[in-house]
Order: sequence, then structure tokens, then C-alpha cells
Amino acid sequence: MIELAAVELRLVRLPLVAPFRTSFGEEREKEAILLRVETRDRGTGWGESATFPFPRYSEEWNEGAWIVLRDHLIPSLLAGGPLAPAPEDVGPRLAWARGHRMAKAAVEMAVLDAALSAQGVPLAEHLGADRDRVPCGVSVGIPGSVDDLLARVGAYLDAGYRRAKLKIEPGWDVEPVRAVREAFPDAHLSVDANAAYRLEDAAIFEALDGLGLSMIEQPLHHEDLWDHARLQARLATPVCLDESIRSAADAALAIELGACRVINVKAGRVGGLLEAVRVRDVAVEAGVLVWCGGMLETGIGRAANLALAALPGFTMPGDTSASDRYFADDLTEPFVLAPDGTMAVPRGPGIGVEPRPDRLEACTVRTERITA
Ligand code: OSB
Ligand code: MG
Repeated sequence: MIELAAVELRLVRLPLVAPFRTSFGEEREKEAILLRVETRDRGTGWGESATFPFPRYSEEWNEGAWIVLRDHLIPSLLAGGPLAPAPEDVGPRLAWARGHRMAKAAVEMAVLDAALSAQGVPLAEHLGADRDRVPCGVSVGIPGSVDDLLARVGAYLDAGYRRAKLKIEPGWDVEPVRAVREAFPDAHLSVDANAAYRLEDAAIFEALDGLGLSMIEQPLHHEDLWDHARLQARLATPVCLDESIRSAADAALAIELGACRVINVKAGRVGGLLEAVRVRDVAVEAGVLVWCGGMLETGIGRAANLALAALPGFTMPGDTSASDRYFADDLTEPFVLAPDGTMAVPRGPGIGVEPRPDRLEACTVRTERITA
């Protein structure tokens, strides 16, 4: 049982080491909402929302998440009495509010961190992890030129990353991807379109189909499961769904339709870590592969991603990259890639990391505390 006293919201901004461009826009900094829950007797816990400043990846965005957290989710969390067992109670208590999955996931992460820290149990262990290191991939944004792309991919592969995912968009697809394949014939490569194409563009994917990619991520609109099924039927390369999968039920439907053979699992996108585990269950049962995606998280969200990536079934390298791929100075102690392309899963209780106080203050734009 855990009794919550207050929740502090904190908007933080961290400059990215390089702009990150996808088919839907460019990020130059990471703006995130951190959540710190304070319990009456069990210490505190940290969570991070996967939202960005604009509702481009999904309907959610930071200012919207802030308001729904402050005015709806946190008040109903605090008003409901003690949580027992704490983390499992969060989802049902917030289920009356439709959608807002990333905001809900941040609450659940913070409660998990507080509850597990008090028990001395690492998040990875609580979720059922069977490894203490995970193989890591890297997501490569759309660069200025093919030469720039080749240099970036080469540097990441030299650093040890086990898979490079190339962002594509109409006008930046077959030619650059073919150039990377020719330069790195044996590399584990994939592409991610972030929903930028339509089924009428199938010829582009048929051209990519011959390039030995391990998957094509979210080629079509996020609400077009049926078109993804039709595209998958025309390709040998597995289609991987990201934006389209918002729950375990979505995963079951997509699999039933034949819309994907791989799922990128992001706890924020599906409403929390516990639902992410259920997405894994549905996928593994059906023989669909899963891996842990990312949302350019700070060290707080990254710690939780690494715990998820360590679960049985997460067989492909995730977008769980090292801190220095994003930030010159992360909020937490940096996550470091080993030369073999793996990273250690945090071992400490809860999410296993905390923000460094000086860095946290330097990155904070505003805070607001909500009490019971
Ligand atoms: O589509 O997986 C995506 C980043 C922001 C929003 C969506 C996506 C991404 C990435 C980067 O690909 C993943 C990461 O390194 O965190
Ligand atoms: Mg994606």
C-alpha cells in the first residue's frame, strides 16, 4: 500500500547534440515533463512523459499533457486513497479519462519508481527481466545529404550500435537507403517513415524490399491498419508498427489483420509500462517480434526503457541509445554504450536513477506542485 501526498510537475529542456529530423518535423532540443510523486511514508518516485512540444507524433503534446495531469489525472490519483498494490492501481484509477496515454504512463512510471524503491526492487526485476545488458540500436534522423548520412551511420556502427534505423520521407527514401546499404553491406538496417506515405506509394516500398532491411517501420497513416495489411502482403520485409499500436488490443487487431510482423513497443504510447508488457505478451504469443522504441528520453525515461528492453521477448536491438547520442549532459548520470553495442540495465531499486540536482535545476523551465 502506498499513500501519495503530492506530485510535482516539471517542464525541462535539454539541447540535443544535433537536430533530429523526421518526416513530421525537427527537434533541436528535448522538452519533457518530469513528474515526482511524494508519498507519505515511502519516499519519492520519478516519471517522464514521452510527449513533445507539438502534437505531431500523436495527439498528445507537452502543454496539453501538463494541463490534463494538473487538472484531471493527478487530482484523481490523489483523491482515490492509498494505492494497493500501488503501480497496478494507477491504470484503473485513471481509466475514466479517455486517451492521454503518455501522461498516464508518466504517472505510472513515477508510482512504480516510488513503490519499488521503497521495497528495494529494481524495475527490470519487477517486470520480469532476464538480462542485465541489452543490445542497442540507434535512430538516425534525416540529414542534409547522403554523405552526411553515410558519415553518421558509419560513426554509429563504429561505436558499436547493433542496428541503424534510417528515417525516411517522400523524396528521401530509396536512394539514400541504397547508398547506406552499399556502404555497409552487412549492417542491420531498418527504416522508419513515421506515417508519411500512402498505399499508392507501394512502389517505393517494393524498391526498399530488395535492400535487406530488417523492417519498415510505420510506413502508412497511423489509423490505416488495413492498408498496412495490404502493404505487408506485397512485401517480404516485415512491416513494424509504431504509431498505430496504442494498446494490447490494438496489437491483437493489427496482428489478426496481418498488418505487421514486428511491433515497436513504447510504454508512453500504450499508456504505461504494464500495458507495454501486455503488448509484448500478445505479440510473442502470435510470433510477432518486439523491441523497445524511444522518444529521445532524458535519463529518467531511458532508465525505464532499458528495463523494458531487458524483458523476455525483446529480441531485437531497441532505440535505447546512449546519453551522448542525444545530450552533451544528460539529467542523470550518463548511459554509456559498451563497444559490443550493449548497455547495462539499471540495477538500483525502482527505475534505478535520479536526476542530478544541479543539472535538473539548470534544465527546469517551470514547476507546479499538486497536493492531495
Ligand atoms: O518514430 O520511433 C520514432 C523519436 C521521436 C518520435 C518518434 C520516434 C523517434 C525515434 C528516436 O525514432 C528514438 C530514440 O532514439 O529515442
Ligand atoms: Mg517510429
